[in-house]
Amino acid sequence: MLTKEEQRISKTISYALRHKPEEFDLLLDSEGYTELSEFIEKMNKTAGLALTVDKLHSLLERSDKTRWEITDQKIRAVYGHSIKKKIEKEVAVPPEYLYHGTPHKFLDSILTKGLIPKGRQYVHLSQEQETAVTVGKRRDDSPVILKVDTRSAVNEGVCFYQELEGIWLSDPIPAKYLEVVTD
Ligand code: HQG
Repeated sequence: MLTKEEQRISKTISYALRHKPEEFDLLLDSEGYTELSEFIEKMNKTAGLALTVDKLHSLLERSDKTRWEITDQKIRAVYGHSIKKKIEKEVAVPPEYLYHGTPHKFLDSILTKGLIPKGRQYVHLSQEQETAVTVGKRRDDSPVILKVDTRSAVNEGVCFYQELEGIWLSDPIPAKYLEVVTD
């Protein structure tokens, strides 16, 4: 859920991207994308907003409506206001650290964009490092194991939900709370 002020900001963003890019000095490519850092700079200047990359991600994560999306350091409008229908889970306090096993080929992307649910509703995490290894081994013989600093993530508003014994679900986790386990 967004506050009234945040909703206003989100709507200003989609208005700029959908209808009036020129009014905000934005240049969109053929797919409707514009470069994220340039977008932030222009919006702050022309619309008097105080956007940052983190603030945009936070708006996206907490919004019920998808008005715009961020991919590969670019941003564009989303049409049709698809409303995310999530399986509602109860927020719980996770252990201090949780683990996620993933193939090497995803690591660069994860360390840039953070952990995202991709096709699922939530990010999947394990309480035990060993379980994360098993999950990662579905796709890579020697997977990368990421350790999630859940305290810091919770402090920034990331929600965690307890699934079955030892398995946790969460909202997207920014890369700054992830650490590659090396041992
Ligand atoms: C990766 C099984 C690029 C993520 C198991 C994972 C598990 C990113 C893959 C459960 C990314 C998604 C879940 C980013 C995350 N860039 N790749 N920014 N963020 N990824 O299968 O966690 O099949 O949807 O690391 O027991 O592997 O349901 O999730 O490799 O608990 O029975 O994107 O699935 O159970 O893959 O596995 P998945 P997962 P079930």
